[in-house]
Amino acid sequence: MEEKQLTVTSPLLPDLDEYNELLRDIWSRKWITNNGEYHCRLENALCEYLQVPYISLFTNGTLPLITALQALNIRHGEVITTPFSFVATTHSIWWNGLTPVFVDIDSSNCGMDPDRIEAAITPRTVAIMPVHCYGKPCDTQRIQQIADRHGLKVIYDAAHAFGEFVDGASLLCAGDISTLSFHATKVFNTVEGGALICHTAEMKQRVDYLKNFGFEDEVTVVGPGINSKMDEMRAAYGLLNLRQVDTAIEARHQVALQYRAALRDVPGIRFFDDMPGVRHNYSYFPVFVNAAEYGMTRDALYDLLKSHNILGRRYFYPLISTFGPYSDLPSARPENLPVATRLANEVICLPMHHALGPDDVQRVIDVIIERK
Ligand code: T4K
Repeated sequence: MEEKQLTVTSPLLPDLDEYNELLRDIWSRKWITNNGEYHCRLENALCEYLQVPYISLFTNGTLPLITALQALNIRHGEVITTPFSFVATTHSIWWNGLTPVFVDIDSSNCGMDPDRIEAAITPRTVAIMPVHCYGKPCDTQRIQQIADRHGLKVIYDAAHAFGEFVDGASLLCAGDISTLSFHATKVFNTVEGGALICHTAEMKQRVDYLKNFGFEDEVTVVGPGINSKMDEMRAAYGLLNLRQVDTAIEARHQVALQYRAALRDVPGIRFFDDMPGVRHNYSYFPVFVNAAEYGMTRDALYDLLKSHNILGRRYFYPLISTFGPYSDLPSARPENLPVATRLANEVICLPMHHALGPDDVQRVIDVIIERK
């Protein structure tokens, strides 16, 4: 009999009866999008849960990135960013007519190496767009110091960093703006969805205008806006998921502990431990395969897992800098990105989600240890 398929993730779903109740309420209100009751409730609930001053909900996690650059009036120049992310990070820069400049990453957290950021600054640099990759916090203090020294804006793609705190402070408060993804594959999901976090009421207002075509009122358009409003069905779904997200994060934590305990002494397999002072969300469990030490390449292990019906994912391979639109940029040269290039060739994200049981996790571990 074929063993149960284990996927890299599985969506956190609200209780269907509870969701139906909220849907009935939405049906009776007949207000289904455009800043409705559930939209407002979810914004308030998220501000409280995430400990952030202002949040604006979006239809996905890509549009808040695109909108962030518009909201900060960044229209020309270069944005320093990472090649080791989901392609949406760089696309958001490109869609604004800006030039992405890739810098290498630090292998300790897969975030941008601050020394490389500083070295990549030119008179055309206008902003920095780092990613808290896999939810590993970037060195936000050093990045801010660099930005302040050079008068640059910082937009964090925090798509993986839902609910993370560093020394008691929300990681989402770093920089000028942070953005989240609430895609089905994320720790907290609204099916599709996303959010933008900012520091002032004025900025939130501007963002809310921009995500609603730029309308300030029925007759005034303040900027070239877009339509990126979250609807009531997804906001209600999000409210229910928010109630169970802590339990889901704890279940993920247990999965991480089991992987770490079993894989710590396997030669050639490296993974991340928790960072001191950080409340992690365990959104991904990447392992890095050193083929010479492990005795098998990353791709061979990926295929072996697949043959056991275990579908890990090679996030983030290939590097964004190798994709068609970006590969001709001077900063995309592999010699400029040695660490990112190596890690992209070593990484597999193992199954990691709230619904995995100890036996499921053991199945993955057994294949990695036995190599057959
Ligand atoms: N910035 C960063 C750093 C990001 O990682 C992302 C998105 C974004 C920005 C943009 O945010 P969004 O605009 O997407 O909100 C997935 C997601 O589509 C994407 O949201 C995510 N990052 C990226 C890392 O992964 P795929 O193409 O790998 O997903 P897919 O459809 O292959 O799903 C992976 C596995 O998840 C499946 O094998 C099984 C499971 N799954 C997936 C879905 C959709 C389910 O069990 N049920 C489902 O409904 O991109």
